[in-house]
Amino acid sequence: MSVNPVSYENRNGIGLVIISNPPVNAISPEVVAGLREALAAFETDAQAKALVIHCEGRTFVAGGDIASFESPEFDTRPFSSLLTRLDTSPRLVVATLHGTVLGGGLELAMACHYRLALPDTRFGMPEVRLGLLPGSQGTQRLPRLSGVSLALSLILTGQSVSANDALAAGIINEIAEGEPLALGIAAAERLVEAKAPLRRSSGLKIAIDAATTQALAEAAATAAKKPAYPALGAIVRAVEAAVNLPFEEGERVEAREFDQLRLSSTSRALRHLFFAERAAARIPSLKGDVARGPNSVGIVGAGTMGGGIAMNFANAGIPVVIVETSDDALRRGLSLVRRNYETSAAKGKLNSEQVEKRMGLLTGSLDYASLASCDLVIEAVFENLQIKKDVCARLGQVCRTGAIIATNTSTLDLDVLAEATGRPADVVGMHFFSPANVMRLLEVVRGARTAPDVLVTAMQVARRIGKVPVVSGVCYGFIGNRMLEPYMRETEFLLLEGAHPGQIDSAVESLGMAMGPCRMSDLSGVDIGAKVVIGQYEAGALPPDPSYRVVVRRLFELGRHGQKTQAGYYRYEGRTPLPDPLVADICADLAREHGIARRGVITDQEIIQRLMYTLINEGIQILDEGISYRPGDIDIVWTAGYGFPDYRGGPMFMADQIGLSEIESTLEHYGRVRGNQFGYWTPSNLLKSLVVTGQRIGGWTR
Ligand code: 3H9
Repeated sequence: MSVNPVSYENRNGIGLVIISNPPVNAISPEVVAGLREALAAFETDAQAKALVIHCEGRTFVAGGDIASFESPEFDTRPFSSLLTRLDTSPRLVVATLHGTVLGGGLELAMACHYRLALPDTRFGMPEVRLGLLPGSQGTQRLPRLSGVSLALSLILTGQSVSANDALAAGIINEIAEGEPLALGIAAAERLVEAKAPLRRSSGLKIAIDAATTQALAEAAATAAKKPAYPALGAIVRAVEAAVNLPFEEGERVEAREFDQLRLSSTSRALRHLFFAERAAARIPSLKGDVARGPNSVGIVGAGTMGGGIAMNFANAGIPVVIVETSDDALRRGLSLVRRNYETSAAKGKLNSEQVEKRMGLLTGSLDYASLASCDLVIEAVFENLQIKKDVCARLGQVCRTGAIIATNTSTLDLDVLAEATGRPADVVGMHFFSPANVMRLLEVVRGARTAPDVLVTAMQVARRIGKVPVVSGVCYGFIGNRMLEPYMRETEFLLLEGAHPGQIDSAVESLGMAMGPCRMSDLSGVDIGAKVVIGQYEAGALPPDPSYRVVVRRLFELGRHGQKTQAGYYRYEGRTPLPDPLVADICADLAREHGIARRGVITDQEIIQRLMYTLINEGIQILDEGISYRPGDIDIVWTAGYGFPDYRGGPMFMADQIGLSEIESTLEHYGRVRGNQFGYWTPSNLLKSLVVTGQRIGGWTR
């Protein structure tokens, strides 16, 4: 039996509408229906002097129910018309606010005549992050309350503001401490008693001055530069309508824009990522396992990676002990961290007190014994099996019973490292991405013997330090780097066949990738990529193909290590990549050595298909093998860690947009044209079976 999420009662002459729709009181169709009934009850309740709207639980309404946007029948108008009824009510309506008052929640609050909030309440219009604009009068009310400039900035960025800022901007009327419902009732009684005039946001005038015109022009110019995000232009048009048209006409402009955006592929992709990110935090096989803490962290290695990892914890207020092998290395590492913080301070992101506080949380040491009391120790030493095994063995001895040992390896076998500690149940992989203090993605690697509570702890720690965690099973390269492998392989074959680095990069950048593979390699270091390939070669893990990844190996031999040596796939002037004829010569020589035919024309379509379809195929294979729990996890890895365009929803989401049978037949086509001696073009079994059954990868579950 479904319970009405909205109730109405008259308490001592004040009407109360109470919304209870956990977890975040989102405006679902049921809440709209409940509100309609509750409002009708208030409208016919002659004994009620005023109305108070309150939400139970941890927050006021945090927005429209995003899941309901998928329904073909979804319409913002029923909710908007309730807001109009609140706004035009002849009796006072008070919203009493706490938690996160976002999107449809702020729209509901703004339709009330008076808004009071607890001091730690936050306010925002995050619709743009879902490829939308506020669809229930938000673009019309916010500029009337806060002015056009602030409204545009909040709606275009999706950022939230504090209660103090909201009060100063005129978005709310009062900040009060106490229990929200009691505060709301008291405010309503006080205002009725004082016969305070009703202040309707729909009736407020917007100042049309030079600042307004300039804010709109600047916003329109910014929106025009980002055509992949159509919500930006729509927001500007709706706010322009608020400025130039009567409220009801502006509202119609907004509703039209919302309808179009909701059905756009961009918004669908961003909504998919919203839920995928939250789903990624769930571990299917665990049942109520509780996290182990942790309150103190140790890191072995103060290199760029170790220092970046340490910053994450210091930023979250968690003390860190960093162990190095020499005074010099320790000093270098800590001063790099300080430099990073000071750069943030110079940009106004931190004040000097915050810099000192964070640095104060970092303690350097040359002695592993300093790690003995840490709850979590992460090794971030050089990526070499023997070195990492030795470090893990020492950690197994010095770490206290119950402490978690994490390795930041990106390519080595986690299970081998776990065994080296002598306590594999305590071991988990925490694969940070460089720069570790900036990149949102964290691959949490579950070893064969990782204890459930260790996994839960790693996931919780990740969220505590602001990362987006995704669980990966053990395989070479985990989820992200394993899928990168065919992408880089095809990049190199295309270079050997006659494509130029610039052509390959711009083809995938036109798809929206933040950076093409050649520029990315030059930035991360050709030497790093080459050493991984050489390591695999030595381990006998490469395909028996002498032409496999020969370009990166040759560039490395020639000392072309990328941006840091001012030469790699490109030559550099400062940080600017320039085409280098030497690279074309190197590739032509290698093609000759390996009997690879050079071709006159290689189209952008071929580049995109060869890089992306093989990457997608590998992703589907990873799902089939159980390395990744769900397709959405793969999408999060690529959008949060590899510069994949969020408006395409990630490689698995994109695969469904392209069509799985199209991907399968294209792979088979290249298998015929290029030859498939090494299995590069073989569609994964799961891909084949999904094509046969006509299923989408997005809906696939194990
Ligand atoms: C909108 O309002 C359009 C309007 O203009 C017009 C129409 C009215 N819908 O993030 P968490 C779920 S567009 C459905 O882990 P936190 C979430 O999936 C909307 N579900 O918690 C998760 O479920 P599960 C504008 C939602 O404390 C659970 O709640 N508003 C929604 O870290 C907990 O979420 C937004 O875009 C929703 N709107 O953060 C706000 N919100 O446990 C989006 C949350 O099953 N939400 N859920 O995985 C947020 O930013 C954060 O969730 C919030 C809480 C800050 C509220």
